[in-house]
Amino acid sequence: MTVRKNQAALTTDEKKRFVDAVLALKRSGRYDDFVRTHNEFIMSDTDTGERTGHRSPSFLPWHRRFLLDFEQALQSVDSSVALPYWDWSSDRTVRASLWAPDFLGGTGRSTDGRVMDGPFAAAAGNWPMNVRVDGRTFLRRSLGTAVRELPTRAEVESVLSMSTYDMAPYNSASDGFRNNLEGWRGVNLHNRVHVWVGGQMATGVSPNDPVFWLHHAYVDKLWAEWQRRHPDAGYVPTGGTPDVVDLDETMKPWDDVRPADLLDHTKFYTFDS
Ligand SMILES: [Cu+2]
Repeated sequence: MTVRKNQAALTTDEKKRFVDAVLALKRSGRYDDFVRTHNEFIMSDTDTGERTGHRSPSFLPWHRRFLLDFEQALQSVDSSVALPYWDWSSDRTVRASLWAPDFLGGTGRSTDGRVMDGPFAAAAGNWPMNVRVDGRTFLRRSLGTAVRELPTRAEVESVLSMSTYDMAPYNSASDGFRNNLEGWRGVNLHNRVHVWVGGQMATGVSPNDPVFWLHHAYVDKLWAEWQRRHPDAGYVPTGGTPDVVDLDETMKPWDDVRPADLLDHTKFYTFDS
């Protein structure tokens, strides 16, 4: 059974196996398929039209399934690998071990944002930006520049305390847990982390930065924590909502999985705590 661990607790060997599996997917071309899929959904999910991956109730189950696909791809390379999560409310500075050269590498240089160390630095030759929104072919970051602070634990708690999963109009204007976690409203958790990292992470091709998976694995864990805290609150809406994925409707691009199938993560993986 897959156990997703806090990235801060990974051994040197676990970090190396994760990085090597990610690089193997990149070499094979499979990695870029994930980047492409994410960007297609970012571009097509709209507040007033069909919305599936973002700015909608299915933000959480969509990313859960997307991460499951990626994790299974990693495991096809190395069956010992699980997705780690980054608790950005705890590991909140550029000195975190997450950003060390033996794991994801650090921030970009000031001139052009280019990441200069770690396994994903352009100079190492193993991490070309193939799916991109501009001409730049190298991984970029500017940690803590566009927004200074990552969310605090108190801010996370304030969102976990919200007792309603989502609310009409089920988009970026909604109140409720999902939209406050996604970040279009309120203290802004998930969106703010994308902006804090900067570079490709602040764009539709955000999975170009491997930290995407660790960020979303933590967002996914917060959904699980919310469910434990509010056992009587469920996914909504539960039927008949135009442009929105109801509980028992299938989700694109898979078309064979419903939010209802993804509510219980323990069918697929558990967390270290
Ligand atoms: Cu996202």
